[in-house]
Amino acid sequence: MDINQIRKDFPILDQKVNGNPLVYFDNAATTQKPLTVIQRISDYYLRENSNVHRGVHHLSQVATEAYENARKYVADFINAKESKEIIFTRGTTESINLLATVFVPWIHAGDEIVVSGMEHHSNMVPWQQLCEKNKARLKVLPVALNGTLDLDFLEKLLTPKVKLLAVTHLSNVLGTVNPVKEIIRIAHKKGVPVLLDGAQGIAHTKVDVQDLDVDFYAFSGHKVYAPMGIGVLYGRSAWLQKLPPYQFGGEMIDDVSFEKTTFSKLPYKYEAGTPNVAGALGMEAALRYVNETGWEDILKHEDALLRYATEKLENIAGMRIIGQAKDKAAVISFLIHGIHPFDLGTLLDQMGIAVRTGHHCAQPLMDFYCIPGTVRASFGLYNTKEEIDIFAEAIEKAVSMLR
Ligand code: 7TS
Repeated sequence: MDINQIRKDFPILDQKVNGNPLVYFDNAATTQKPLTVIQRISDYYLRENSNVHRGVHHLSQVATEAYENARKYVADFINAKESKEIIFTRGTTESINLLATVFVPWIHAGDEIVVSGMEHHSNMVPWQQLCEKNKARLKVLPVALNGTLDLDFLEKLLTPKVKLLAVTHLSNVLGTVNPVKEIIRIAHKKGVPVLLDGAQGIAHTKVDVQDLDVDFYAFSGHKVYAPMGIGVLYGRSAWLQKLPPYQFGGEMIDDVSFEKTTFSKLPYKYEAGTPNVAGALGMEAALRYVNETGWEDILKHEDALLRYATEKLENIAGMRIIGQAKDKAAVISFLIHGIHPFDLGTLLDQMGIAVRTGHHCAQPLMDFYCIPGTVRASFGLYNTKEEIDIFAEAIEKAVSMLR
């Protein structure tokens, strides 16, 4: 992988922030977009823009074909059996809320839903609200101190009352890559369907929904070099067929009268209203970009960055890395003894380094570790070891200023 060449595809990286070259280590929040993605969106609005699935005219047909080709590309990218199992949404949060909404009739008083203790609020609050509404119970698979999940405990949690297991593929705080294939096997043995929150998993693992045998997989385009405002809910077609529609309106209907409405087939049943066509095309361009760059090479590169950064950070006095799982991806959260993460993040920004500080939308996980938050560096395919050197030096400098 030629990183210098890759960095030319991301002109945003070539700028100074507070007088220093930008070091962008906030990829878990959102990734930067390569020129091919920006160009694809621009081309769409320059030459193809039209509403989809509703016109006989030329542009509408061009836009519809491009939109459906994007769906097919996404399906192939995660190895879905059929492209109708790909529902376009605004992102992970909407995908999970969609599922929590259509699950309402499936959850009865006394039923249970299981989440893990390392969930992003997006994969906890919707289930908590559904449980409150339907008088069901939310149960939590605990996290061990090293940032892993206890699978023996999972077996015990999965009683006959459990109607869904919702768990993250990859923690946005700890970097832990959960053993999701094994988790799904255990859940299915007990007849429990599984939703994986793939917001981070899509960016740092090779996702194969058929190999995982997962029932639902939610992700956002913007975590994997695609635009914001486009995401996916993958659902096994047998599930999507039996669940009710999400929103009602145009596009999702088959036949409408004042007496009765019948609904479209998959995937349109779940895509009411005008979709984000440019976003879907941008997502296809982003996934093409990572495929053409080479997924294996990207993952190897990110792993090398993670190892290098871990080694460097471990040498800093007072360092505490939160999340020590063996199977970990390009996310590293830490605290330095006696220093508030916000103060450290602010000084790093002054040195041109973009990291995220705070609870990372995982307050229960922060409570578990009894910490207010962390500083988090997260890497993407364009980051370099030289940037990690700058980062480590900047931390030392910031610490000396704050002590
Ligand atoms: N789930 C996980 C594991 C995430 O990391 C995020 C976003 C979401 C769900 C929600 O994704 P969205 O695209 O719908 O917002 N995580 C982060 C983060 O770690 N920092 O900023 C956003």
